[in-house]
Amino acid sequence: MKKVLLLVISLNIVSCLLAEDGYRLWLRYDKVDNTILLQQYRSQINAVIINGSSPTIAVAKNELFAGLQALLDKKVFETKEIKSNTIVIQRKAAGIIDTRIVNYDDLGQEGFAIFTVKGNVKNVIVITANTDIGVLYGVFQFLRLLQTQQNITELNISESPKIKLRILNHWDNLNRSVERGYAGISIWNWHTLPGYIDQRYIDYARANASIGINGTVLTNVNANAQILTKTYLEKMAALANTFRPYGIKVYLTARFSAPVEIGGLKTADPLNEEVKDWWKRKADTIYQFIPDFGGFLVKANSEGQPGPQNYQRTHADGANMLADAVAPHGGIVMWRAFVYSNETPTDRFKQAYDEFKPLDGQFRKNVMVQVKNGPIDFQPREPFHPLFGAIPKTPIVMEFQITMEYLGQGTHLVYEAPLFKECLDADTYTKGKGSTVAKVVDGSLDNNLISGIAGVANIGNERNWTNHPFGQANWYAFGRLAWDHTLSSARIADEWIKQTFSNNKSFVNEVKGIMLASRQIMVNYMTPLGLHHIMGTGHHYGPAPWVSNAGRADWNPVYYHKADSAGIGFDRTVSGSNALSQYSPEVSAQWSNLNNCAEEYLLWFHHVPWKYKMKSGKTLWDELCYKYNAGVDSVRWMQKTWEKMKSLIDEERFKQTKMFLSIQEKDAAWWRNACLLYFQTFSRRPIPSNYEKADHSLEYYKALRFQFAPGNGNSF
Ligand code: GCW
Repeated sequence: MKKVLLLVISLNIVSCLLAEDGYRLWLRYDKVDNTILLQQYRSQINAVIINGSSPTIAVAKNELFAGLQALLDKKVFETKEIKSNTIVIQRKAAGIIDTRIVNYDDLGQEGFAIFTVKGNVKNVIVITANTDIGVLYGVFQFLRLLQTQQNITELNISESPKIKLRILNHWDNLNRSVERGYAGISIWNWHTLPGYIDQRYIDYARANASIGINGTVLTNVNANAQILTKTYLEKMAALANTFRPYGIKVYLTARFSAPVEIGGLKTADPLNEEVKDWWKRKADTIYQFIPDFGGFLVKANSEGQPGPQNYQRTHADGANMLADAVAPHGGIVMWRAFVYSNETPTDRFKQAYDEFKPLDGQFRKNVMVQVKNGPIDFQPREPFHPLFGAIPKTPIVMEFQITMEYLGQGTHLVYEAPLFKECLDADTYTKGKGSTVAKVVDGSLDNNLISGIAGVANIGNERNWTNHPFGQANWYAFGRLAWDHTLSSARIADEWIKQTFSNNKSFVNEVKGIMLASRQIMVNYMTPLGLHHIMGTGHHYGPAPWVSNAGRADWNPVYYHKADSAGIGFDRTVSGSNALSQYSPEVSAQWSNLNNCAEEYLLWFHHVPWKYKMKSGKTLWDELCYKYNAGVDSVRWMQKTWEKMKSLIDEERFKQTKMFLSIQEKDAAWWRNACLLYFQTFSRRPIPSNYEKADHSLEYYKALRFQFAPGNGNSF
């Protein structure tokens, strides 16, 4: 009896330990479940030769052994001799295999090659690079091949990243709240740092290195000067030490008024000698703590943050002063272009361009301007930001938002790769046809020496990191696209699903179908036809197109949709704000004519009559009704498809996703009902009777309040 009980208890413990809680992300390394392939892999891989002993090679070795042994479910030996069925890790000219067939010049500082050696030994695979970090990236790529069940018989892979700085931006505060964070509190436990290194920090570094992310801004752009004090620098240094073997540099946000707040100076004027000197000394101190510190990210004169304009100086004055402080140490400054002023009557769409275009050429070489993908603010769909291509002398860091502030937050399934790709693939025409945003960002269009891309992280201390199991896909997709923006959304989804869930063909295909459709589905039930920024005030959760009393005009939904009895939409043509003039003539021509403007951008650029005839033959009003309803129907389709997956994956993540999809379905219907009832007060047209009726009145939706919605301000 006792024995049975013990057995039951221990089985329970085992199943608890094996529970798919999502912590392992896409690095699960579960035993290959295809028996034929497993046999093949097992016979092809017996031993590993490791050349090198740096901390980076040490982590590459650990990862490789852990990965291989788990995936193949067998012991893999370390050896020194070349025999058949061996994997060899070696840097250029540092090992025992002749790697002259590799073109190391093409690999650069971070690329790698993986190839099968030809000759009398069988199945010898070499993972090689110019640098140790290149080797680590190669190891992760090799493990990805096994996890996605690829043939490894004749390998000949050579890769290098297209963009140099691939960075996560954490909007994490010192009290561990996360601005726009929907996955718990910050993973940085400032209280127990520097003494306690949570295993999560190491797993964070592994996950990032596996997708090529090489930098992290630890703190919120709405910055706190305290992070620059020694107490915090010690903590930052502990994180930097943990991340270093994984090739990840640490960056911090700099509060522009820090010289006053923590330095005791009377001013933070960037042209003041004392101020310049303060920042130089501060930079020297930071580099004592973190010798390879990446540099500063700055939000200045934006949404109440201090900046050079407080002293009648320009953004260039401010950025250059900080750039001079970090330059002797090889640091950079990423200066955000997300600026707009309530006092300026100009369309908010235009303000960043107006501010930064004239400054092109005035920045130091180590300054990059960080630009959000669209001109307003991470909306479900935005046209690309007009600054891309417009400041050729200034390298631009692309800023995407991985966390889904305006996309249903932590509860909706929205795969963002198609959103990222839509922007990267857009043609700016600034140097003729083919001048894509991607080419601006990777520096190839204007021959920039540095290039960068940043993603506002969706990571928190939830056990599965991102709250929604599919949030992990967006972290993954950001990293993969930062590495290679030519990868397709489908390919990235395919890789992610196989590593995260299963290689089962029908699971992969069905779930990929859901993921690829999910972004457009979300656009349909939230902001179809080019509507934007009609979310609830402050927390941005749910619909509130009626709001007209926000703190400032350009925070009000009514500012953006401009619905009236004549029609709906923001006229940004010559007859309106003329924001279109900020684009190349070819781009502006695409959108300026109401009759041939792509309908997905229609209300971004035109105030359109309710009775306007759309391509479908429907009136604008009927089309709007159709889109909102299609959005809701498609979420129901996602639910049905997911239901069919039940037997193909673990119960935990099946259930979590199912529950989230049901929240998403309710939210989608709420969006549709609230928006259509509200817009109907202007259109005065009926909602076609074949559609589902709203379950509440407009007054009901207007009265909903979400006082404690997460991610809003400094509150938990
Ligand atoms: O999207 C808006 C957010 C703010 C954010 C700001 C920014 C960090 O609502 O929470 O502040 O953009 O990007 O600076």
